[in-house]
Amino acid sequence: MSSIVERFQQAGQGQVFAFLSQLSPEAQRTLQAEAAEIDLAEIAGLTRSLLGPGGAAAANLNGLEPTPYEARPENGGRGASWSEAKSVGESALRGGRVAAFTVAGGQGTRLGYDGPKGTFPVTPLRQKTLFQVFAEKIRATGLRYGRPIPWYIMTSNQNHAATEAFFAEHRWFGLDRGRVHLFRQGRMPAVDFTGRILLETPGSIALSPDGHGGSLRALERSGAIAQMKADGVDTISYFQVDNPLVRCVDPTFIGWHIRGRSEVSSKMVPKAYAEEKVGLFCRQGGKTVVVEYSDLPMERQREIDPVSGRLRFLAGSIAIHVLDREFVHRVATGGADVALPFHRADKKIATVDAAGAPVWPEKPNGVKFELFVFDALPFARNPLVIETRREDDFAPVKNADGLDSPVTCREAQVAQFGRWLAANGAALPAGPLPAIEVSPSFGYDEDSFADSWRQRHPKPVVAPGLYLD
Ligand code: UD2
Repeated sequence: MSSIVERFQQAGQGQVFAFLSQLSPEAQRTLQAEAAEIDLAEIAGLTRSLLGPGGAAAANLNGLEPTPYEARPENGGRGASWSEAKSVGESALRGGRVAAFTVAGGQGTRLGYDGPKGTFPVTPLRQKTLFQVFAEKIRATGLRYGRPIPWYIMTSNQNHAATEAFFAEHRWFGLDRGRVHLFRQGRMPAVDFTGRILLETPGSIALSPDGHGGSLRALERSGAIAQMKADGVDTISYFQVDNPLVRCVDPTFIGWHIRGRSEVSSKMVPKAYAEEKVGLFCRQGGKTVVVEYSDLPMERQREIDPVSGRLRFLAGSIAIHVLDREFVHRVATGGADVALPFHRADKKIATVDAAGAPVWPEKPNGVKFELFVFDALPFARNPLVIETRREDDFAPVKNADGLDSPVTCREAQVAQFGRWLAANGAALPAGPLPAIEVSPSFGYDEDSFADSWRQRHPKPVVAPGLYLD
């Protein structure tokens, strides 16, 4: 018997190989390779800590306070500091110190779209995909600052091949192929409520992506961190695949981070309403933390600050961060004192019964383990929380309809294009804006748009179908 089977049996996980003798030699090898990805000691530890008594206990909310943050100039922040941050960030971009980083390993189940989420069409006219929008923004930013920006994209086993094929089919959207780096995140096995690893089929383990927090170890393991070091990149601009409005590489935000000697900086938006489903930046025990919306009781989320009259817990996380490269290396390699905690998610997990027949549970039958990137905040030196305007940075596509859907996302893009046009003197029609689009090569933020406008004098008529390129 191979040693991996013995190791699983000794760990009480022999069920993983229950059907081994019925598999072809190739299928046996595949199953063993999957098993080899699993850290049995990690699973045993998680079973004790997250599945044992108290494992499903509510999050620790002791001493939780709202976090201080850098307010934007129009909201009382110091204009001079914002300008200084911008020039620091711009010189980092001119120096080639910054990489863009997209986490795109999620499964996108809520959207009901079959394919990597980055291949979903989002723009109002041209139906550009999320990946194309990011690629064009990254390319345009590199051109503006005279240094191409490397782009790292984390995929998962489920979508890696399809993502790579998509980029190849679109010739890497005009980017230098050698500067676009795709790598897979790690996987974790699902377990039943007693910690036994579940099979998805007789020949495969129920494995799923290890959460966006897995990006830190995946950056290290894939060689991305070493490559950045060799290339002189020390600052990583992190964003999610579902948000086409994001400024992929924002000089001012990057400048705040560098000038504050921060190891992780995060963008916040004031929550639009108490029930909004975003994580909240808070302080706890002298550290900055993010508390997931589902963990903070609604009556606390509704508390009003008596001085400002606004929500007391106001600082919503939109999952945009700047990470220091050496910090990522330290967390990814640093052992227990900087280990991100796993979170437990009870799920319906397709599995097999004792005879190997498929089982589709109707209620949660097991647990998935996930890491969250914002759990790195308490380990970071001088974490900064920087305010941004929602309309400049955040319009995610998460649901097929309703909030955060393709429709709301298109509206936010059109509104942004309209604001840029109006700010440069274009006459907007009365009433709702028609479907218009600005290519990132014309403008991907206020400054780049205004520069193109000055240089090219476009004088457009703002009517349905207007496309500025
Ligand atoms: C996330 C945040 C929420 C808020 C919101 C903003 C968590 C737990 N919640 O909610 O507080 O900031 O975003 O949009 O983070 N991903 C991977 N690998 C994985 C899992 C996810 O790459 O294993 C990527 C995924 O492709 C996407 C991003 O992480 O780009 C967010 O994933 P999500 O859709 O699970 O997060 P969501 O919307 O619940």
